[in-house]
Amino acid sequence: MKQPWAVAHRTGHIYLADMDRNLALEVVRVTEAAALAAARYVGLGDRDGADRAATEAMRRTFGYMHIHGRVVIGEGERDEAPMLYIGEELGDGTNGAPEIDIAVDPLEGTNLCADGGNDALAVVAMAEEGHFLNAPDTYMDKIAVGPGARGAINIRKSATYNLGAIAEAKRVRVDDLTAVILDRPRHEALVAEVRKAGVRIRLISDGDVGGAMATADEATGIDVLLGTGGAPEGVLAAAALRCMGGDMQGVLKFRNDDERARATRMGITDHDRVFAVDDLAAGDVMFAATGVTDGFLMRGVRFTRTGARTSSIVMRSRSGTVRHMETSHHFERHPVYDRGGNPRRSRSP
Ligand code: VTB
Repeated sequence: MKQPWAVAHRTGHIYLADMDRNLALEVVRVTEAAALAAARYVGLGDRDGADRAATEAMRRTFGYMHIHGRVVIGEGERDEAPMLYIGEELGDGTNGAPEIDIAVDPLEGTNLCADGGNDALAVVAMAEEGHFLNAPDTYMDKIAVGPGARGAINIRKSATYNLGAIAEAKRVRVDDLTAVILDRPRHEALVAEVRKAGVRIRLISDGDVGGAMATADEATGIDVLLGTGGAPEGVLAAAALRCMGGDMQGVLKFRNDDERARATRMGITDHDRVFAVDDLAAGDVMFAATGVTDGFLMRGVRFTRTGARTSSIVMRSRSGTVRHMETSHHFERHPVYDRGGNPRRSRSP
């Protein structure tokens, strides 16, 4: 069979699989810009302002990238989101630019940012065209683990079963495990079951992308993410876990017929399907995230006398390389954006 990129060469397009450079190393500028913009709002109680600032900064910096990108996971449908809506084209799009599908969450955890809570992130994932699940904005039941428990999980089975299987795969005792669960009334029974199994819990108020990623880094002490969160966030988490060698499964959860109809429109026919990690994010995947506030894997933005410092993670599935990037931003040489989105240079020190 003819490879898509062989065809693409004739039409002037390059696909991700044919590229030898790591685009994520460029896209980290985009997550840094979004995180820097959102960080101006930490703790101010203005979730909409924070989200808008992150989205605008992300949208603007994408414009400098040499890609022909299309948003598949974004801020919403075109009629409800002015920027980074599903279907929006991103990048300079010039001839020869690679065709890329993009999943974004300019500010994962808007409440976390507004309240100054932990693990607000700016996130971007990229894949070849058609390789991300076009997830409707519904809920998804999720289980996510790191490399040590890959292949051990089964979302059709109980939490108790899965915790046992994870402990066995990791060769630890069940009561050595720690789970991350979103603090929601809907998780009352789940939390009770996990506690009964003797597993410790980190309840988080928001941010299950960060929670899922935490399972794949031993230093966090987190072994598993359990429970129901947003489906688009599930795709972003899957992209990260593909790069980190982790595992994940998800099942869509609908609240009403309208949401079911939306899923059908987006091409999902089997509404009860278990999506494996590579059904959610297939093929070569690249991922970048920057911390807005301190989190499991990254520190938040720290403003300094001359600019700011950011912590990011940059990775791709093909090589499995995970880069932790600490960046010093110098506002006197490079303009930053204030709360209103206006370019401004910091006072000279
Ligand atoms: C999670 C979490 C997000 O939505 O996906 C959650 O990761 C699920 O929705 O940060 P509910 O808040 O309705 O429970 C967020 O909290 C917000 O997008």
